[in-house]
Amino acid sequence: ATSHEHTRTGMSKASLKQAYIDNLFYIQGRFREVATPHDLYMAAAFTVRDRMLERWVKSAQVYKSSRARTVCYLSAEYLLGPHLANNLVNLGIAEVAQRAGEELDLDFKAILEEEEEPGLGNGGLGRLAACYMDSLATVQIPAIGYGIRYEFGIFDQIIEDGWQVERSDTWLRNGNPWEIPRPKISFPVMYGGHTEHYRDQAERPRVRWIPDMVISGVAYDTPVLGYGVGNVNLLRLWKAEATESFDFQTFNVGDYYGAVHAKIEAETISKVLYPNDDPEAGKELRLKQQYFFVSCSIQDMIRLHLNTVGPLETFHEKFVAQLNDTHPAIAVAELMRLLMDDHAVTWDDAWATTRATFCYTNHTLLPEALETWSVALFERLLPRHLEIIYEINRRFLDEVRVRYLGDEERVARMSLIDEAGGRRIRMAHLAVVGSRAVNGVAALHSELIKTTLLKDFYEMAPERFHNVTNGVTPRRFIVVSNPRLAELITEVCGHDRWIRDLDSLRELEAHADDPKLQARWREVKTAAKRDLAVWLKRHAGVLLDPQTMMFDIQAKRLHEYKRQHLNVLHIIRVYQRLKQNPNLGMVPRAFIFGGKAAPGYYMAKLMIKLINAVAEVINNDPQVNGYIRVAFMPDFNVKNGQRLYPAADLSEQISLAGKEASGTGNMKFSMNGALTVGTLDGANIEIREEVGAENFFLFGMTAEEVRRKQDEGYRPWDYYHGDQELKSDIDLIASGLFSHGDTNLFRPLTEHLIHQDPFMVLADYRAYLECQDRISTVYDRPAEWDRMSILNVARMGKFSSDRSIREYAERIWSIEPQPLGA
Ligand code: 26Y
Repeated sequence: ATSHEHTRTGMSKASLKQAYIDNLFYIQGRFREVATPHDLYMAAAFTVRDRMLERWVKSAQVYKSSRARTVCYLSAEYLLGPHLANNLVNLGIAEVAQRAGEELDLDFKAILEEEEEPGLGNGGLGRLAACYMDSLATVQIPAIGYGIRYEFGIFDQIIEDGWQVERSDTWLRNGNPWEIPRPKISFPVMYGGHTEHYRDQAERPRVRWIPDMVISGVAYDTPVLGYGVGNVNLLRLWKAEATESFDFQTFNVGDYYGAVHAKIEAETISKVLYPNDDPEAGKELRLKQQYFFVSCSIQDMIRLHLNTVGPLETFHEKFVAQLNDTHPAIAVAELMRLLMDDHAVTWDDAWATTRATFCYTNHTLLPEALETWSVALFERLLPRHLEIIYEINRRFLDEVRVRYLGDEERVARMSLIDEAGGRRIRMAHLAVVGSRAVNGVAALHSELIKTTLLKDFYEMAPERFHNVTNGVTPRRFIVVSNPRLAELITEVCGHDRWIRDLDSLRELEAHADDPKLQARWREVKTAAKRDLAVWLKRHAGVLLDPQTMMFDIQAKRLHEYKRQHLNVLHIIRVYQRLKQNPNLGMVPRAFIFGGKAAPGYYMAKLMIKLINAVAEVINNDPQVNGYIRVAFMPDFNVKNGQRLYPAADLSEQISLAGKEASGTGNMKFSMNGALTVGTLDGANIEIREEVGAENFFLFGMTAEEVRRKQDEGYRPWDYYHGDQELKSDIDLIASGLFSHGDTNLFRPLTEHLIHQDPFMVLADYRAYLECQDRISTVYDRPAEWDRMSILNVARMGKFSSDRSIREYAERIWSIEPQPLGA
């Protein structure tokens, strides 16, 4: 390195090379000849991390001295994806690092592949939190993300005999170079026991909580870089440990085994992420997890406030806390408790502070996904919080009564307690009552919140309801995952400002009809398809032709409302057409799926088996396999998603209208030049508005039509008998063709479709097929398709998470950027 450049911070190629060799030696204790691929990755990670720390400390100093207003994002999930490539891009050293690596004779790609991603989330909600952390730093908003440092993230999925098999995720096994443990930043978290009411020295009534279990939460910090700016924010995840004092107490009475047991019980709390939709999810441990990270986070916020700004009266001026769904909603009661019980604040002052602090984002309307907790469980685990919730409810319902004289039905509907069939606490109601703003995640979703789920609350305080349409970060989902496209865009636009200002992609519009650009655009797509085909050959054993086949991809969690089975019915229809007419000149297609099913969700697992069963028959049938192939990508996660988005020609967004709150995969695909086949659901509606109806393949019922049909009494049976082709597609599944003659295997699925079909697959079937035929026709006209693809990318500016964050900052948080130079 040049003498004036420090090897820990220098950005030159020479500094990077020197630093890499030093880190390999001094941190991994290795030299090149004996280094494992993992050693090589760790040396790279530490080289990058060193370059982040200076900016991080600088940001912390500036934020502290300016007493900057700060957003605290409270989320039980962060689906981060691999850090290394993303941090290289955000530091602006991706290219120079690559050249440094080449000169050191390193396999740069292999090093990136070596990283095991932190899968601390299930799907959309967790990934959204990660995109928002990237954008918060990039648009220079001071922020702390609070969450749980799960030792085991979302399970790894392997496919055996066509079935999903879960393997535990051991992402921490080889160490995590991106986190910094802060053993001195730790807080006690209490559970169980009882409360005591007493009067303090000033004769004020006070409450003391005597728990029967205390554990401790320790902070693990990960720096989050903004792109092209000096701002670095903090992701602070809590790990559960036994408290020392608790341990010693048991030790002193000679109960060594008891002490060790207590340690295990404490550590269990941050052990594993719950896969959503798990019927077991209503379990005590989940509530313990939620309270665990919320309590640590609120205590940390109070500590930070008292250390820097001062009196608790101004807490809500220093901090705004965003609740990512109801998972952290207990924070409302926890802040009340800490203010009143620990800091002697009165109820009225505590309530004013609490209500001014929190904002709540809703992510679902599905009744089965709304969180409620039994009062009995609360009483056992969080007795003080139950008292507080009762008191919040009592005061709130009195307000409702005064406002709507005599309307006791409304009072029952709005209560924080659901009294019907075993009393339960409605966490969404707690979140709404305790927040100053409530928002949905796409325009349609936010409207539905106001007219259905939270109608009564909307009527009472309409000004508190907002929409903030979701977004995704173009850093990870274009620059990192699709470097060829990024380079082409930069060349055509003549700048790379679009990475921070996605609206400027509009400049591409002028070139949408340029045959030269179209040809290169197609080359970029084909190259990505080739990469994916190579990967799928290796990991799914399926051979796809990137040159001739349209890549038609549906990648998301397996769920009936997302209707992967509608996609399968289309595949079976095409299969039958080909069998009837082998000379049918059709556009060859690769149908590609990816996604995990919750381990306890039987129907979703059966859908995975069905996809793989159909794949086996089709891929092995020489009469058709020149035209169609089916592949299931195992273990769809952020890393594997980055292989899919760039390679898609067609993006499947086919949920029943009104069910998908927003969707974010829809944005990732479209940003990478895929065209969408979709319903008028979630953010699809806004994507179509932006790219133009003529550049979007729309089909299916509207949410309104769905509601009407439901009211009239939906009878899937009539559709089954009314459509010969539909009947024959379902019958083919039932016939045992895809199950080696076993007519029972898929019966639960086919019978459910014919008799219940809660997500109206049969009602949308015909429209979907017709739409797919239109799609094939257009794909056959490359110039037209390429033009549409270019226009899709050009018009995706709205769906940058930078836009979402700016909207939160202005409309919901009232917070200003704090610019720091890179
Ligand atoms: C209660 C617990 C078991 C639970 C855990 C995770 C319940 C739900 C979830 C996750 C929900 C989720 O991912 N929702 C998705 O949020 C995205 C971001 O807003 C939306 O785009 C997507 O439509 C919605 O399904």
